[in-house]
Amino acid sequence: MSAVSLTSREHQPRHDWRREEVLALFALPFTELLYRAGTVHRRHFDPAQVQVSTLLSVKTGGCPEDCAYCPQAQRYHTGVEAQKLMSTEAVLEKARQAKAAGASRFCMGAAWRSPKDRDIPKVAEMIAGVKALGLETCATLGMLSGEQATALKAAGLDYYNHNIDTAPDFYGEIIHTREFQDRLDTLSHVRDAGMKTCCGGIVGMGESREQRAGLLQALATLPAHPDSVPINRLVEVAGTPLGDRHTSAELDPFEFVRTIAVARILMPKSMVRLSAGRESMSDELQALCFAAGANSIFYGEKLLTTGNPDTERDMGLFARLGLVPMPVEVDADGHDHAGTVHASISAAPEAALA
Ligand code: SAM
Ligand code: DTB
Ligand code: SF4
Repeated sequence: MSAVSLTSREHQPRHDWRREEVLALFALPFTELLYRAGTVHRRHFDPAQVQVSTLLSVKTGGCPEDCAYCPQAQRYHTGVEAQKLMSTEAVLEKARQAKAAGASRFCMGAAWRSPKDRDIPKVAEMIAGVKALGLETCATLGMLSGEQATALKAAGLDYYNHNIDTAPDFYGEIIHTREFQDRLDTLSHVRDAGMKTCCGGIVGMGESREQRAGLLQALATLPAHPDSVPINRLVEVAGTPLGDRHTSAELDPFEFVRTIAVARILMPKSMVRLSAGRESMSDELQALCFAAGANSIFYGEKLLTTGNPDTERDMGLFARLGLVPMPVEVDADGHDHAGTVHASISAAPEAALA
């Protein structure tokens, strides 16, 4: 493939990307890469629309895993206190607030290696309650067995978030308590249960460009492209191994934008989510990410344990850039939620432009 010409092969999603092809995209002149990503983006999406998700940590901290980036790992001293699973009513109250604030998808996160079977009915109750509010449901609970995935799907879970996090050849430097293959196994259980997958990774962990290309190649060569692809920029949290590095390894912002653009080209029909790390990004950097094909964000002042831009800033950014929240798709059962959400995000433009 020529790195600088738009080929007809790019019109259909491919699942056979080779590492050197991905690297050739990374190496394009910046404006050419953005042009190509923007062209692919417009083939499948309205570039003015951004999907809006809100996150809630339903079970915080105390995790037995050793992910070197994570403030919720029990073994690091990050100031995050371990908490029990929230009550369903408390979760539903947060979901109502998220809906009123304009989110269309509500993602529940738990700091588990994997849920215990006895946790599943409690989480299933939360999922059913959130779904009944007319929100799309997403959960990220760690590794799942096939039976657990089936039970969550039956409760009304639309999406399961399970990131591969980094390239297979860098994984062992970041996480030692599970294998890359464990992640692939869970993703396969999620797909087999009929749920949509949300799967991405983190950049800025000291990986090379080759390894960033490896992360995107691994995502784009899964048996099905993930429906959502969160691209997280590392949030450096003191107390974690990556937060306490002595050498500053901050990723060049243009390299971050390149990562978004290549994700868009490789997975043309997926929602590419500009995920963790937005709080410390300028509005201009975020605008470049949207121009590169990002079309989803987390909205609301907190991610799981770390900060996210406040909603006024995001409303203002949407208005200044002419972005609007993406309407919710029609459910498999034919129920269309469009128009029932987003009120407060779309009400903002005049105020933000003043
Ligand atoms: N425990 C479950 C798991 O690991 O799959 C679910 C929750 S875990 C916190 C979800 C994702 O958050 C991780 O896969 C990682 O991509 C992201 N994440 C965690 N800490 C982060 C950080 N400091 N910066 C950026 N992303 C982070
Ligand atoms: C994802 O890829 N990013 C979100 C969500 N999926 C669960 C989590 C980001 C977490 C950032 C660190 C924190 O807030 O604890
Ligand atoms: Fe645990 Fe998930 Fe954090 Fe890893 S990323 S330590 S599995 S909560």
